[in-house]
Amino acid sequence: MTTETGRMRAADIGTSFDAIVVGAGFAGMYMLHRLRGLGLSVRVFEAGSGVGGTWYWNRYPGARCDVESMQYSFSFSEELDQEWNWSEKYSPQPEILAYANHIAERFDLFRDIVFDTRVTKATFDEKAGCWYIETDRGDEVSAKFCIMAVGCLSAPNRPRFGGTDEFKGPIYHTGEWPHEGVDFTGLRVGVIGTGSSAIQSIPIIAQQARELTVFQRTATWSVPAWNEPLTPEYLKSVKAHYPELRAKARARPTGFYFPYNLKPALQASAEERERLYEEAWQRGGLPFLGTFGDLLFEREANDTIAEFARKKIRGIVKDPATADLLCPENVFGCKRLCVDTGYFETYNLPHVKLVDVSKKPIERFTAGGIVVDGAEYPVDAIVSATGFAAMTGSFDRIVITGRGGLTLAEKWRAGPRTYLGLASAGFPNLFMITGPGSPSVLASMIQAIEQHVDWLVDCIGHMRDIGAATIEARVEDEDAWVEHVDEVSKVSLRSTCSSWYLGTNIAGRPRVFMPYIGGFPIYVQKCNEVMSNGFDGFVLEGAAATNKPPEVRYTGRWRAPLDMEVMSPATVAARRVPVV
Ligand code: N01
Repeated sequence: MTTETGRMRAADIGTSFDAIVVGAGFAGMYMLHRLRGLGLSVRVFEAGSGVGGTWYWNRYPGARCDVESMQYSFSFSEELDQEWNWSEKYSPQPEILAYANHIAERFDLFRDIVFDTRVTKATFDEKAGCWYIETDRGDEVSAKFCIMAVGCLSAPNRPRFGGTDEFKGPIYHTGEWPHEGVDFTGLRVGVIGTGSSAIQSIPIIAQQARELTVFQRTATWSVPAWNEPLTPEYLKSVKAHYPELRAKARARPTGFYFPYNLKPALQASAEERERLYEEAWQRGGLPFLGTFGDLLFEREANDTIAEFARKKIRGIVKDPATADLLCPENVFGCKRLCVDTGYFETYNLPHVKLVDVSKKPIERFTAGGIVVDGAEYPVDAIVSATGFAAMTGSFDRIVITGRGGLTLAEKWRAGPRTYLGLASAGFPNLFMITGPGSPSVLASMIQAIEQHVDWLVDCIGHMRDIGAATIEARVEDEDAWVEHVDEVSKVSLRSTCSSWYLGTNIAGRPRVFMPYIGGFPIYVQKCNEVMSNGFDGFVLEGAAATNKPPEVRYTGRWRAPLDMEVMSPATVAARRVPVV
């Protein structure tokens, strides 16, 4: 069989591994590295032709990280921290992909990863106590453990617009961008969507295109990145204190470190609010939301930051009607906050137009355009920046069958059900990295990945130590966790609007707040307790009765005391759970 890269290989029939890992993004790579450390035989299947996951697929113009690079990186190896040099405050996608490849080479990961291969089925054999895995390349292999490292934002959302087949030009999705790049010079381009991917790509596309028309369903909150090159002095100063910085980050509700003011906005005078918002705006980026402690909990407090940001938009965008359209009405930071470079400024260019599709949606595509409210907007190419079937979409693409023939898709029909976002009852020995019900996308993703992998590897190590055949989440504990995730989400204003956090960016999906919003350190503490109590909430089968406490192999660095200084005022309301 020929693949995208032209590589030929015979299907693997019948090989048995200790563990199969699905996906070779940061999660899959680190899992492979750690499982090897336990001496396990591991096979990683990856749909793409290379490592990097999100950073392999999302190659749209302007793609870059919006967590500072010095923190958006692995922390498990001090040598790695010291040897790798980021060039910019927010690194561009090619550099992050180069980092992923560096990891794969440095830790000799390539030899256990099979590329160009999508896992299609995972079926649990109750008698044998193992997973059978099938792929689109004809592989049929088995493993004791199946680990889903499939990513939270990796199943593209492609809304079905009428006339799609009629359209004569190319249609690109930001999440599956052509590797050779796209040159829009001289073309009329239509961009659908105004989320993070659109916000990053629109200013660059506008530099090339003859005409750019942006179709906006919901206006977006965005804060300037003020991206800049990192000087050798800065790199040196961070590296000199990397372990402390990493430890501080782990104690933060978001899993990354930034200045955070706990004072409620409503207790500050109007002048103080204005001054602090202005200072934070000038620093830029996601920390803008940390200007006051109640911004995501009190609508009145949120109104103050929203009004400040609206004034900024009106100050940048010259045409008042366009500025009005660009000013969001919803809660500031309710959807994932965007971080931009010149996004609002782009609308001052004479060849850039904004079309409101909030009340009158896109009707259809024609051979050469997009029709809204009876008017045709001519375009030569379409960029669909329409996001992802978040959190569960990547699981839906695989038929995962557990005990009694129940599929995960059926079990999750009314919303995902997991214990700690790590496992789901009825699916023994199936693990998820940053699954729904864990902080995942509300924390710095790489920290969230590392914490999950370290915990899972200590779990698998313990199972080997005591001779356990299977581990499975107990239904009652899973139910309690699902209820807790839901209850805590209600404390935050983030649960009040339509967003991919809730699955409501796509019609027909159940409205469930999927990531755990209680804060990274509280979540980590819960995981630590579960492990210390002999994997409380899980059923371990097949082991002789033993009181052997789990050995802490890798989770030690996550066992830091909670830093109550960073807990938000909502802690009390959320049963002492910090919410950000
Ligand atoms: O996707 P999105 P994204 N007609 O879902 C619109 C991460 N990320 O790829 O808001 C018209 O945010 C939709 O409208 P609405 C980051 O976590 C990180 O941009 O649903 N419009 C929205 O405007 C981010 O949050 C970086 O009303 C339609 C847009 O398409 C997440 O990935 C960079 C539509 C989709 O926005 C997803 O971001 C990029 C329709 N039928 C992404 N359907 C970093 O910087 C959808 N839309 C690290």
